[in-house]
Amino acid sequence: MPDPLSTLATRLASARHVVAITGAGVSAESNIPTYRDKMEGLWASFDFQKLATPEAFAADPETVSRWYDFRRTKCLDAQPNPGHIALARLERELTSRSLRFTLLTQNVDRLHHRAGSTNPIELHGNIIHWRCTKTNTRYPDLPVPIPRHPMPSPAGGLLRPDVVWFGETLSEAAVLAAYEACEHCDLFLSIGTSAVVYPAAGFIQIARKAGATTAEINRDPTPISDAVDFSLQGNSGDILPKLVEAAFDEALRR
Ligand code: BJW
Repeated sequence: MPDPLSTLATRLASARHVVAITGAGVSAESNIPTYRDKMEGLWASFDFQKLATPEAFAADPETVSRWYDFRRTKCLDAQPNPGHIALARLERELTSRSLRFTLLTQNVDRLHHRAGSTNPIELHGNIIHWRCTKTNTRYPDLPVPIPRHPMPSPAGGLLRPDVVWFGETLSEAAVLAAYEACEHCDLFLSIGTSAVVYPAAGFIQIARKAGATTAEINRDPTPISDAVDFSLQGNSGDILPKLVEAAFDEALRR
């Protein structure tokens, strides 16, 4: 009886359009804390669901700005792990065979870019670039750390991270691209996400409706674990390299 990883690798080897959606678990092995684990150190008494809101920034821009700058520095210091690198390899293997690969990420850390993924769709923006609250002008090259909290913008507003907070809408272009990919994929991978934050948590339903095989790779069970065709429990940094290697060993034997 083949193990689930080998069976999923066989499906991956014959897929024509793969969509992968990643969450914070993929960066956990790069030492970036996930959202629903307890915060560390100075920030242990804060609740991220309250800090990651426009209301929190309006009420206390200094605290929110400091928290995001602390996390920005951590992301810039981090390195991509074998899970990020395996997803970049998956993109290269598929696109070199004229097949499609779409990477949707909820992560704001830019580690997929740094691992070599060419066009990750950043559903929740990124924490590295900040933007003006008045004009939306983006500032990609701010110093590390940012020297003032909150940081005034030249237009008389404040700088805020270019992320999507609770209650804010995602970029329309990102959501449309995600819908289009999910409607046309034949294999959907949900990796290192608790699958509770919408609209991202709903994309798997669109893929399933389109007839795609669905799989989850996660350290822990989630609300979608019983509904997917394949549920591989473990660290994405261990499983993804094995999966991609097995798929392309298989593809090369054909
Ligand atoms: C490992 C591992 C290892 C660990 N290997 N695995 C429909 C129903 C209900 C509510 C809503 C709805 N539609 C919209 C809403 C409201 C809201 C929402 O979804 N709320 C839910 C909490 C219920 N959504 C929104 O507000 C969104 N906006 C929107 O929809 O606009 C229109 C609208 C507005 C208002 C009402 C209705 C419609 C915006 C969502 C923005 C999310 N932003 C954040 C913060 C980004 C900035 C920042 O970084 O601070 O994005 S929240 C946070 O959660 C972050 C993440 O991207 C997101 C998802 O978290 P993720 O990645 O899944 O991380 P974790 O920590 O939850 O899970 C990690 C997983 O990894 C775990 O399962 C671990 O086990 C696993 N793991 N190590 C593999 N090594």
